[in-house]
Amino acid sequence: MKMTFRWYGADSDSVTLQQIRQIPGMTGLMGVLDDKAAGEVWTEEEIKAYMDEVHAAGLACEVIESVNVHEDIKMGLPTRDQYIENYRTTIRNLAKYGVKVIVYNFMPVFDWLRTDLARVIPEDGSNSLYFDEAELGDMGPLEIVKSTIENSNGFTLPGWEPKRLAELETTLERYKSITPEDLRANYKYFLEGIIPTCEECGVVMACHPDDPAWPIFGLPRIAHSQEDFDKIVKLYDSPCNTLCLCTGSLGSDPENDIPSIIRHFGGMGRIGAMHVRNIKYLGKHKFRESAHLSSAGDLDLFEIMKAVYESCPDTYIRPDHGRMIWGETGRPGYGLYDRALGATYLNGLWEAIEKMSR
Ligand code: CS2
Ligand code: MN
Repeated sequence: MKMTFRWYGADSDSVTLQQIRQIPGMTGLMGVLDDKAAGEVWTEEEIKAYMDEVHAAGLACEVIESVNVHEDIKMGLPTRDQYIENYRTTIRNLAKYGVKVIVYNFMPVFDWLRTDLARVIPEDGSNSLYFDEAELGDMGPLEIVKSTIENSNGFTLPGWEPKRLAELETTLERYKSITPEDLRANYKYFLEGIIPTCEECGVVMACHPDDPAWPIFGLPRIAHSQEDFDKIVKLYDSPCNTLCLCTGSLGSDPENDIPSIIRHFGGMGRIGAMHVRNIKYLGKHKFRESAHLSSAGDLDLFEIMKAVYESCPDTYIRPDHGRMIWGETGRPGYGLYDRALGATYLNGLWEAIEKMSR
């Protein structure tokens, strides 16, 4: 297992590389060129500059999260071919600089969705990302996007980049006629375009699940259960077509048995990366993100790490979101302290599992 940390780059992260380097057991990043719009080529020059900076800080960067998929690819528009070509170029360029895994998602329009980015946890006064379908009330997609942007402390949020949101209304309209089957067909077309390139240059694609793990605003969503991912891995049968198993995203639906899903796909060699975090269920389609510790939420992190150890021990892991604690402010979900605590806890579980398995 390689413990990593998400980092958005010196201009768009409140956390520094040196701070990340000082977290015990931290080996590298899940890095990103944060200012690249979906569909744009990541040039060698830009990648080199980013990698040089990361390596100089004593960290590796073998995982990129995310190279976003252009909406035209998901909608199956004729313009998709150019965007797929660009994606291929980006894969090749990243491979030249040591990238082994690319995390992405195939969610229409939105990346993750929450109704509150800083819900205070009454017991201890910390705050975390929160979702309550009832709170959406009459809010439509445009309103939720607006409130998300307004409450993100001046940071753009992953998948919520202003450029991508400019055409929101048109896009939402177009999706009305796209069924889950259509979306899957478009997904297949995308994978057929890029996976051969991945195979050539040794890069693994890792699809992140829908978050939360159910359809929202009537949009087609095809990646939130074991059954969904069984279909996805079959869309293109290759060891380069894998999932980024996010325990908190899949775990937002209590029906998803996370350790068993890890064993299922880990055993098939189809887990390219993992996000590990905990969830506290508060009712139907209502949850908040809790501290990583098992007893703080409803997922059993020991069982999760054990399943990783037994089925995909070499994978990359990052503590996914964290709470805001100790007065920290920053990009919602992406402060330093709680994610660092999370990494340390996960490393502790790992050490115990490893030593007890000898
Ligand atoms: C991440 C996602 O912050 C998050 O919740 O897990 O933004 C993730 O990077 C994407 O869905 C993968 O493309
Ligand atoms: Mn995640």
